[in-house]
Amino acid sequence: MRITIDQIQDFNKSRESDHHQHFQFLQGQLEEKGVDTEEVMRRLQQFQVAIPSWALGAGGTRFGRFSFGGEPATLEQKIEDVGLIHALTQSAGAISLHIPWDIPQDPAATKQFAGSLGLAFDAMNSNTFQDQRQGQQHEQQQQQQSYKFGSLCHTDAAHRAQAVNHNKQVIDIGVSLGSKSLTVWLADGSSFPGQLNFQKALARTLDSLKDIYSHLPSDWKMYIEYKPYEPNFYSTVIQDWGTSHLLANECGENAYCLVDLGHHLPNTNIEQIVATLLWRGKLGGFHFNDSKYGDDDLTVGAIQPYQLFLIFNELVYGMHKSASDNPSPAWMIDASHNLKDPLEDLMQSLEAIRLAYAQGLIVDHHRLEQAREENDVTKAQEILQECYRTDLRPLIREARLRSNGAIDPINYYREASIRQQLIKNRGLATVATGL
Ligand SMILES: [Mn+2]
Repeated sequence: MRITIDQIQDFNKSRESDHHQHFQFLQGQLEEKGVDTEEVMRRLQQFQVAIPSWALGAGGTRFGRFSFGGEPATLEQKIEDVGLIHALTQSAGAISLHIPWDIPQDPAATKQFAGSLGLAFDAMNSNTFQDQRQGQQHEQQQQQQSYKFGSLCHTDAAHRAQAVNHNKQVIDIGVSLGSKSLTVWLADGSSFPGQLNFQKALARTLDSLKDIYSHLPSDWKMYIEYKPYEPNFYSTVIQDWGTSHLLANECGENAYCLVDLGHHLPNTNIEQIVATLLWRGKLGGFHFNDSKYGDDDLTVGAIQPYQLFLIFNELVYGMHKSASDNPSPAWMIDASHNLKDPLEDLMQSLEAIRLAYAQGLIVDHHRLEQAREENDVTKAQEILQECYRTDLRPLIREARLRSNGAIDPINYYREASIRQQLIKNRGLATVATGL
């Protein structure tokens, strides 16, 4: 199914007059403070976040999975779902595929279909963290070796070669879809002291990554994701941004670090990591989610919206205000749920991301810098919190309206009974491939 611009405009009509009132009031307030609201909205309209193909079905935990009716059973249906989200929000113009869960049978047709919905293919994701069951395997990817004891770090050369070749195949599939980047996340590590030689494991991982890197087309980027623990609970080979940075530097200029918000130990100052990587021009990818305890993969902004704002404050400074030559990072939502309708959940995440971005965009960096130079700690805090506490939702709605999106995407989704239609078309018992 598709949502047309006419349908969205019909929906918007009854809400437009209220919206304009709220927007004009906010715009007046912001302009008084010297904010260029047109510029903020232009940036918001340009800001697109990729939806991963595995976030469209109900997520599971190790205790079980509760299916959601109408889940996409095929890659085409997953793309269709992202198309729905993008039509309503105008901020999800890309999809990020996971191989081998989403191998396109006819890449040209897949690319064309996505393009017809306004979607591009963002970073490709490889998977060497689980063994593929018989029958799930793509013919090109017959898996001989088990990843039980690691992949790129494995002690055995044949295991490493299999994992390296898988990543190279993922690059090839990505090329056929017009993607320009590969994200490597490894579960490699150890669960017990003594299990792994840390130095050798890291050295083997570096060699494997260099091998994968050598297969990258020159206009591609490789993102190296880090995570401190889970599924291994004693050590992870790429445990933190420093290790990721070291590996990226060794691989070459097209290798970058990837920050996943959930991949930090509690209370880590993520905004400072973001600032450091931007300063070095090495922030390549960014995965949004939220967490209370660990890698909870909760809806973006559900737990720590102020932290998200502080992160965006650094992102805005690094991307638009400083001399950093960091390329624009690849943005992706990396969250998955057991409880909510996945499409509603993704729309909530997109809204939280845009809100934090907008809050970051209205920070007066000149005043903030002045307060810092004068060591006026109180004023620096006031400047940031003033931005965070300004309700910018009318501005976000206005930007969306100008892009032909819905003023209120979640209510459109509910009023148009989209989930019910998906269930009608696809059935109650479909299960999306993935975790
Ligand atoms: Mn991630």
